[in-house]
Amino acid sequence: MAYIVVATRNAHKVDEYRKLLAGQNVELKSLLDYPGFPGVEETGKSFRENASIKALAACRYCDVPAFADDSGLEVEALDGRPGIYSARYAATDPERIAKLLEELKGESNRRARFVCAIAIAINGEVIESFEGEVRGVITEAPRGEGGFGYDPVFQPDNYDQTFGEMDPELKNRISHRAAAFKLALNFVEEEMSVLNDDFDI
Ligand code: ITT
Repeated sequence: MAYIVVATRNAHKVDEYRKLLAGQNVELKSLLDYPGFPGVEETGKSFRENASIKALAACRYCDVPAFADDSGLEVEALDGRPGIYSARYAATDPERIAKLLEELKGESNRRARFVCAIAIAINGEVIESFEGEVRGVITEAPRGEGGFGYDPVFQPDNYDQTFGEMDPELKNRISHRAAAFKLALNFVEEEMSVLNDDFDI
């Protein structure tokens, strides 16, 4: 079977992509399967730039088609912060959430969106990138134990649960990651035959 590498060490992302790829004739690996991967600095100024940097580095290192996910939370009242710095906003998930709620204390505008950029790299080149989003609000306090990152404080529009409370399958249908992945999969299906024998190992 052909395989593709997702250029991440975030096990939650790997899990979500594994479910999104279910039914496709491809095996998913991640950088967790390549412990020697030296890592790469996310020096881009946008989600797409950082996704491209990560996809390219993984494709070159692993010598197979790769895609990367750069994602984060943009909060309206914070002029889009933490944005591409969502992972670097504080050291741990609970600290990131505490800092965000502190920054939004007394703020009535709780509007926010999750953004996910996916870049695909093949044969040592980035061929395309895609962006998906999901809009919603930041809750006053964390709710739910599921998911990762900012999930317990993000409530998507038209739902009364946070991503932390929601059935993970539902999150994985309506999320920024699902939206970007759908665009990427359409592109692969329509424009390329990357999942064919050429890339078998
Ligand atoms: P890789 O770079 O190895 O993929 P990372 O976790 O550092 O792992 P990013 O640089 O893309 O990934 O940072 C994304 C951060 O944005 C992530 O650590 C979370 O804090 C947040 N985030 C992204 N998607 C999320 C989601 O679905 N739910 C909750 N938080 C999310």
